[in-house]
Amino acid sequence: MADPITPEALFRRRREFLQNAGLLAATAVVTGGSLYAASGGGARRRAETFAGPAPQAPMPTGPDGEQLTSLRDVTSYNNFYEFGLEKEDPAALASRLTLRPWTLSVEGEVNEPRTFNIDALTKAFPLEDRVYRFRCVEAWSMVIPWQGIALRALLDAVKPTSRAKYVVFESVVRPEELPGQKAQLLPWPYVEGLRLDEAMNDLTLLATGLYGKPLEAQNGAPVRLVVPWKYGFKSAKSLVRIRLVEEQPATTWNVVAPTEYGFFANVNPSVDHPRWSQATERRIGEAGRRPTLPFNGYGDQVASLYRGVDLTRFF
Ligand SMILES: Nc1nc2c(c(=O)[nH]1)N[C@H]1C(S)=C(S)[C@@H](COP(=O)(O)O)O[C@H]1N2
Ligand SMILES: [Mo]
Repeated sequence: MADPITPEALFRRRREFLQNAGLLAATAVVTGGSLYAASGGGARRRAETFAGPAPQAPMPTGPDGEQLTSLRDVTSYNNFYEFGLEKEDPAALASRLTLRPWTLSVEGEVNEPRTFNIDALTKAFPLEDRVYRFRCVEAWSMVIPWQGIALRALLDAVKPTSRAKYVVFESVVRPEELPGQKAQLLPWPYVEGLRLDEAMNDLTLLATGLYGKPLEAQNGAPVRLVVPWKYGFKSAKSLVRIRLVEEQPATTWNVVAPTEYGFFANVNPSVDHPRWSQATERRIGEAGRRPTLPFNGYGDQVASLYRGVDLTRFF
């Protein structure tokens, strides 16, 4: 059966085109994943892509050849409490959030604070493709092809002072547009934080798109954090402010339930949530369960950040 012309199908074909043209090799190396390289690259797949739809073409794959989660699942099964508590609420109510104009300020312990118009941000820094596993603390997971800028590029540009030790991420506050804020489901704004070295890690992304399209509001448009070795709640959505600070910041879920959600929130199959096991996960779109990997499978790139840290105590 031919692909329907959906953004997902177009994305897939664009990837195939780039692969066939040999243009994705650099991406595969930069991301450290076997993502597109693992699928065999362009060598095996030929220009038949252009003769028409390529029904047998495999989806671009995630780390270790894992299938991408469908665009439909990625955009309709969401956590975004500003819109409500149910997984369907963000997609259903997304159109209420006004996405332009939008600015993102970067301030605090920096020598050159800046406020970016969102459209200027994506022109000021190289746009990167990153396919990452995404693991929610609720023990479900996805594999998502993001586009965005390396957070490190942005932080380097504002020149952190020597006092900067942590980075704080603040989501938008607009109770008139966000029913979960009006209902005070959580203390707002939604705030998350990283240690500066975590923020500077090559994996850490400020995502502005997925599947080759600008983010939709339910996924945190126009810009959200993605930290693939940490539980999903660290990936704060619809950011308006990034602040560099000296002390570890108070972060939303850690304040609401400190025994359940630690500041680090590294994916760790051997530290259970008080109310459920973290040993396995349900990959959305798959039957059965998968084992959860330490650091969500990114230990090679990030385990060294926690040398000497008791990850059971600092969960
Ligand atoms: N501002 C804000 N950011 C947020 C959340 C939220 O409720 N508000 N939920 C978090 C949680 S728990 C998860 S699992 C991810 C979900 O991202 P996704 O819906 O794009 O998969 O967003 C995170 N970022
Ligand atoms: Mo989550």
